[in-house]
Amino acid sequence: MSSQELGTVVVSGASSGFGRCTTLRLAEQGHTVLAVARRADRLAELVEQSGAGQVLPAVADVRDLEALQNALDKHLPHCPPVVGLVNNAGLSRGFGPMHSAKVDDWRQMVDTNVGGLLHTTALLLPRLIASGRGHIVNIGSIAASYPYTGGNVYAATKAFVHQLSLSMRTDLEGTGVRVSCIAPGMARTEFALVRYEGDQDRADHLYDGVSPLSAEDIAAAVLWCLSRPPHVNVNLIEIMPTDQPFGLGLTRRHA
Ligand code: NDP
Ligand code: 8X3
Repeated sequence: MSSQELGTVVVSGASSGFGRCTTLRLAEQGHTVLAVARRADRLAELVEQSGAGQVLPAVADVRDLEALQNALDKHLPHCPPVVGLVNNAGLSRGFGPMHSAKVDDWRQMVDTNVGGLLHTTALLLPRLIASGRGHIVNIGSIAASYPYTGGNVYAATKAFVHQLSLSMRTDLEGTGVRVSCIAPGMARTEFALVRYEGDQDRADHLYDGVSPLSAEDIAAAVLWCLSRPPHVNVNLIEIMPTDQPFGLGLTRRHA
């Protein structure tokens, strides 16, 4: 999908981090971006910065299929064909070994990272197929492949995303719809703040002496996947900070 082939791209988790940055870059290129998230005030700010295209707010919790459908249906009849879906909404809640974790945190991660992704996909696949040039980009994680203590259920939800991306490819054979998966390592967004349940100090200290990825790094990877010519399907991109050789094993620099 190049900027010459403008259409509608749905981005979930658009209110922060990777999703926000991806939304802004796509709108700059002239696409119509349907921005999905729960925080209406954040989406309203994005609408103000639409660039050459436009950002349309779809305020919904991806875990709630009916609410999601209503939020999308408000805009979709008036939008250009849906040519992209960036399944990015997700989170990690809590960060301890399984024996000290909360079942509610597990439920929220499974319902969002797995259930939410399935909801957006189910609602948009018919339109992606109908456009004849649809492309799904799923945001996985290096946690799917490199285990670290405390990653457990979060990592497993991301392994689901990786495997489903490959399965989507086979199911969508012949439709022209492409599927890519991007697996980032540690990136500075609101992710750590959510993982550490609002503990800003702990979230900030995660980056002591390391240079994490930025939201721009991941948005650039999403846009690169989307802009390959139609005969090229990027299956998987794994991106880590130079300072993160695997999992959460970090090479910390001390003065
Ligand atoms: P942020 O916390 O900055 O952004 C997460 C986004 O997901 C927010 O826009 C949030 O919006 C949205 N979201 C969360 N739950 C829901 C929900 N139930 N319904 C709708 N939207 C929801 O984190 P990142 O940008 O870092 O994370 C984006 C994706 O990247 C996630 O899937 C994450 O697992 C993955 N990832 C992150 C890495 C990192 O180190 N940062 C590394 C690897 C992968 P709102 O709260 O307004 O609903
Ligand atoms: C999160 C990746 O390495 O920060 O998806 O745990 S990491």
